[in-house]
Amino acid sequence: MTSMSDFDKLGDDGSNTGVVIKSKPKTKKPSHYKVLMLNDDYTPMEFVVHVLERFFHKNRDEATSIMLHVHRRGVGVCGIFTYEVAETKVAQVMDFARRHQHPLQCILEKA
Ligand code: TYC
Repeated sequence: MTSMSDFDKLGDDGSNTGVVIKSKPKTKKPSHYKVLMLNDDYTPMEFVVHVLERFFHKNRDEATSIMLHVHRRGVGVCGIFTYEVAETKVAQVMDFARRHQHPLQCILEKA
């Protein structure tokens, strides 16, 4: 007696035309975070400009423009980074400000 092959039983005609199911990639794209600078009444403007040059690689004009934006509006973006880089920048700025006894505050916000 003739019997069906295993391919036939599975509805596969052996022509390699089956549905391709993509598996979910196991790696995630890194999420990005804004580093925000907050205004205060005591930190000298020149110190904020120096922080933006030193830790965010801004030139003098860019740093001055960001500092004045924060001074006038209360908050401004220093840059957008992966979480790991952003938290390192915040820690570096907070430590630098503390060592110079300025109340400058820097925070993370999901981009
Ligand atoms: N407001 C401060 C002053 O008048 C300057 C300043 C700007 C402080 C930006 C903090 O993130 C800041 N001396």
